Amino acid sequence: VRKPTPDDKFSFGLWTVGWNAQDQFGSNTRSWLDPVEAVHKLAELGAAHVTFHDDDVVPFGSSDSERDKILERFKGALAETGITVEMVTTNTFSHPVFKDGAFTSNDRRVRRFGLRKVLRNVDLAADLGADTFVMWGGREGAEYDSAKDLNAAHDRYAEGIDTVAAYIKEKGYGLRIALEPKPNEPRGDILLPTIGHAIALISTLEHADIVGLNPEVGHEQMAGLNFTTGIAQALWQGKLFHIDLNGQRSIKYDQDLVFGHGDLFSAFATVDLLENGFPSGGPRYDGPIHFDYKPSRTEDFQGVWDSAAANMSTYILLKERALAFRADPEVQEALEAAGVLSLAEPTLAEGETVADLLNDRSAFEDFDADAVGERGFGFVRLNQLALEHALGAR
Ligand code: 3MF
Ligand code: MG
Ligand code: MG
Ligand code: MG
Repeated sequence: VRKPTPDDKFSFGLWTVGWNAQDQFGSNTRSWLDPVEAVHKLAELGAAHVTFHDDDVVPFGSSDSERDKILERFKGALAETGITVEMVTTNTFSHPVFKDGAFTSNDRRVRRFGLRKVLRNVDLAADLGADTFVMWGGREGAEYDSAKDLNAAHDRYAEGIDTVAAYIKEKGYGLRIALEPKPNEPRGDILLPTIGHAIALISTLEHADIVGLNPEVGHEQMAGLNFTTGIAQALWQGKLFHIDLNGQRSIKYDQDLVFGHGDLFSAFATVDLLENGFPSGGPRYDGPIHFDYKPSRTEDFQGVWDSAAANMSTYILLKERALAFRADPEVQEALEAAGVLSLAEPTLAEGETVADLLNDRSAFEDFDADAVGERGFGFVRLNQLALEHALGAR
């Protein structure tokens, strides 16, 4: 596999390689990783960017002067390596104060504190030249249906997002907000559980123009959904602002495996969409290729760096195969035969009215549904071609 370069636009959350592997049932198996070391190591491996939560770099509760000192040192590592910060996010889920959420906590004091914490890091994101500000509302939810006024909760969620968006505009920052949906964990049920739910809420916002999504592979798969279909809709709606790539094996706890170590064939389809776009054209994703995974608890630091490299290798391999898939004349022919390319043709002809359609006897009265119903689409042959390309057999 070729080595990644900054042109690949690979990006890593500092909380990924920095995870000390403490879980629900056991203590940490790795020690604290200095973010400065992480930046150097990721640069060596060929990444272009890092992303982080405020608390990944500056411990919660640090004084202003401590914060400045830590950030100064961190910026030094960025300058030395050429790594840039493309996205910043805020941790509104770890501290006990956020146990019932931040923007949607039943306690108004917590909502105001949460907003202040977010706004403070919007300033930092702008200062570091990030393009995207991600908001994952991991604690915005409940375990019990009686615990929340869900009408008010959606009001407060929208109020919080609009307040942050208005602040970004007022300050003239070149930032866009990306919401990250997740169905559950750590809350029993989380608000904005899927891509579709989040898009629907965004459509109600005053500042919807600068609010989009940061969908994560595993999160959609935890809801039993097809990730590629989800990001396709986000793209279609102009809302795919950022992405969290990783691996997940079916509906269970959030595994955060290396990209491709979950549903590999689905990962192939995702890379195919990201790199080749839609078969007949349409909106394209051109943001960073961002990984949000966790080096498994079984790994030592060698395993941490091996797994970071594995995400990038998998992506590069799938990209090569996805390009070959689309370039294969046999695939082009199979796409044609399957009608994939004719779906781009509008159902009504240009200028045709509903009245015209109603008057078109060939569309209904004279239409032989039984005969047309006999058509085979050849999707299985097409899928097998995809699989053979994914496996490198063609
Ligand atoms: C949790 C996540 C989060 C978000 C992050 C914002 C800790 O399942 O995926 O990672 O990605 O908070 O980017
Ligand atoms: Mg996640
Ligand atoms: Mg995950
Ligand atoms: Mg994520």
